[in-house]
Amino acid sequence: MKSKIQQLKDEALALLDKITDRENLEVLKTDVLGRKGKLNELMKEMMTLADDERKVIGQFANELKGSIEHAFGEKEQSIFQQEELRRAEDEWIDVTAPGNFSDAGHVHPITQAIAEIEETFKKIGFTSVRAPEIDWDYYVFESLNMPGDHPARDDWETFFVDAPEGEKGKIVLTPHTSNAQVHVMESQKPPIRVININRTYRRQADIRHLPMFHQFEGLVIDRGMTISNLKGTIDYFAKTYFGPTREIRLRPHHFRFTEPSFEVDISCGMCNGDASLNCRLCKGGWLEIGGAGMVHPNVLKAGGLDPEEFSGFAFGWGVERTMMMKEGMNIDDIRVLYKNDLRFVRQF
Ligand code: FA5
Repeated sequence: MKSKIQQLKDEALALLDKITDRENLEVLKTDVLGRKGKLNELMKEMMTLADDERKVIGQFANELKGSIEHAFGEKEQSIFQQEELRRAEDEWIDVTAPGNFSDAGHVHPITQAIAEIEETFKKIGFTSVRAPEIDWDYYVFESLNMPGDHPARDDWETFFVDAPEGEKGKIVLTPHTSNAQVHVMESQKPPIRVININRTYRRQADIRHLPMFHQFEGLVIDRGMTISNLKGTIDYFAKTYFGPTREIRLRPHHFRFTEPSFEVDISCGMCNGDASLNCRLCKGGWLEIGGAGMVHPNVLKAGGLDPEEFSGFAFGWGVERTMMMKEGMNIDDIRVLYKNDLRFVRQF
């Protein structure tokens, strides 16, 4: 019996010696030390021995059991350490290596232009306002000295909303940002110095026209405002936004809501305003940038202001066209701005 137990121990330790992983260790452990394992089988056999003999053999068997368990414990510990070392090797990371940054993208070039335009006017004391983008006919046309059926309204090629008329007329998708003028006069008292940048809509689409575009509208009202103030403001904007060498000029024009009215041109950045160079971008050294003028007395009255006391000026330009006039832009079709082509957008 003693030699059987000794043999079991020797065999178990020999097998244990060869084991290198947890799974096989568990199998051997169950086989030797488990409830139905070999050692327990021997223990059961011991029950048939005489009392004296069983006492001696029992003690021997218990000692061996202890040393087998101890050997298994040590093996378990060594396998655990090996596994830890392997994992440390496999999962090693260099915490000092530079990380992988995902491409965060950037705002659309038109959003950048809007921020830049807003910032430029802020520097000379303009505050931003946001007139409605969908508005009543009254603010878009009527209060701007364009009574119903006036032919000047046709210039704005407006989208009308198919909805019942209200007290202030039809609902329209604003075709220009000039609707801000009377809204602002109704909510603020002079001195007024605001900029309204918003989406605008017209029934137009070709290489120079978008059905949805942005305009920025400046409005200044105070006592004693003159064309010099208008010109100085526009000149400041041109030099700050486009560069210090750019010049502006005012050409007489007609808008119903300003008197006198102007079309504003900026000297071309490509030929530096030199008409003799026959520049392919401009024709004659100048690029048209937008409309401007002194606020019409009827518009001041619509806004509740006395034209004898107050005067002011306004200007309204397209953000897309203005941005396209920046040096080096080379955008020959305005529609590319909204094509969602990342190859284009990523250049900005
Ligand atoms: C107006 O909209 C006047 N409200 C401007 C104004 C404001 C005059 C204040 C006087 C005082 P106009 O229709 O010319 O004017 O448009 C102004 C600018 O908007 C144009 O010069 C152009 O830059 C831009 N624009 C007009 N239509 C489109 C379009 N379909 N797509 C892109 N830009 C456009």
